Amino acid sequence: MATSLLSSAVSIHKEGKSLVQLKETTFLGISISEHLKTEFNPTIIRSKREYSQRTRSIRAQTAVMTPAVNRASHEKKKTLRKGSVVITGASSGLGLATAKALAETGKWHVIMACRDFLKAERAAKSAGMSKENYTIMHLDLSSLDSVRQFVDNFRQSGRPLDVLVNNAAVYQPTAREPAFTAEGFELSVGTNHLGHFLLSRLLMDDLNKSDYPSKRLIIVGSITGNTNTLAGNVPPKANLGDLRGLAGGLNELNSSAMIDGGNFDGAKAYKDSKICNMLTMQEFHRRYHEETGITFASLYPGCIATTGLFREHIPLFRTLFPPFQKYITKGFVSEEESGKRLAQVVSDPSLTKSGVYWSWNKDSASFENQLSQEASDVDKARKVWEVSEKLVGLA
Ligand code: NDP
Ligand code: PMR
Repeated sequence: MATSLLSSAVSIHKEGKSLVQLKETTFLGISISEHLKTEFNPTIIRSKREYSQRTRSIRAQTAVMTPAVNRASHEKKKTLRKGSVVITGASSGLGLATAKALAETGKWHVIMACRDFLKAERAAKSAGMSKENYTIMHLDLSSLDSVRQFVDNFRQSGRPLDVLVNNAAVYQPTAREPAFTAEGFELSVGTNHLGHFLLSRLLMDDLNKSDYPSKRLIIVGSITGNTNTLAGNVPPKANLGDLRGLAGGLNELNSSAMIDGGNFDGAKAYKDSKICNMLTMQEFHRRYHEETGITFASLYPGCIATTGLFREHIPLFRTLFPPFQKYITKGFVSEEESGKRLAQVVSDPSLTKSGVYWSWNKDSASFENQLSQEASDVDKARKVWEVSEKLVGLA
């Protein structure tokens, strides 16, 4: 029955370019209209082989121009020590799978930045991670004091910072009323965006000091924040509007709890937070890439329909969502596969391009994807940055 409900909802045709069409129907109370059609242009897909050929030729040109001594010391550094990567929210789902994938290579020490120490320890243990490959440090992104405390503790640990992965997130699709962070920001945007924004800004100095061959700052994005996709057109759609709610502090005192100033909607707040994540990555790129050489990247790892992200969704959704994604949209990926994808963005030498939003095709090859108009709006990115720095006390 479930399958017939789902298959009556969507039909997917492949005729050269693929066209995904929706019939008027509802999925778990959500109404989708015929006008929701996305045309998927294969020309924007660049195969991994093609991409790495291009980057190889760029690197080959650079290598010719690099003096031999520098190159030798650069190579030497590469083999000197393990990379040191901080992953927020590494106690479950994508973060845990990425921590495991990196730890298993023996080339990375993973700092699992988690709000629940015991949960993280149990998760690392049951994932089979060996103790010398990870450290757990406390971080609660829904408290800016905790973010600052984490940065102090991290510095005291004396470890270098080579890669920062902003992965943690909360999703509250069934909440009727907003919940708030310690400082009184709506919880989804406060945690997923503002907590990470402060963390990243504070840790820029540390990343900059790293002598690792490829330093990276990664912010996990998502398809559902991108309205140039079918998934991004499922209501409620992400939309930051003119940022009046964000500017007012998202606290329902001076302003709405929503970025655009509208009525509270937990699912929309999550999608809005993902737009902020993708805009922030690009703004970092524009402000710092040239000066620091740091690679800034975002990604959509695929639909990991089994993770804890959906813990607050209704039970029927949690039952139907994985088979729907597996058999109907075919967007499903396992936690293990998603972890390999994010691990590539952390460490693959062919994914050093900055300012990029990575996705993977059905053969699991990475390609540089296009963001929606709003998620790539330069002016909005600058405004989100400026308002956010006021809210977190940096301006
Ligand atoms: P999970 O719920 O499994 O993982 C989220 C992690 O974030 C958990 O470790 C959770 O900690 C942590 N977290 C939540 N709140 C806080 C906080 N206040 N402070 C510190 N850590 C916190 O979900 P996913 O693995 O699915 O999500 C990971 C990322 O992937 C998110 O950025 C999400 O937006 C993104 N994503 C997920 C997709 C999916 O289909 N699942 C698709 C596209 C993107 P705890 O274990 O203590 O709850
Ligand atoms: Mg979606 C190609 C189609 C596709 C993909 C890749 C996703 C991913 N979803 C797709 C289509 C649809 N979804 C369609 C046609 C429907 C209506 C039947 C639909 C519904 C739906 C719901 C109710 N989808 C959802 C939800 C959620 O609550 C999830 C969400 O929005 O979380 C924010 C979700 C998701 N769909 C995805 C992905 C990746 C998600 C989850 C999470 C995320 O962005 O992090």
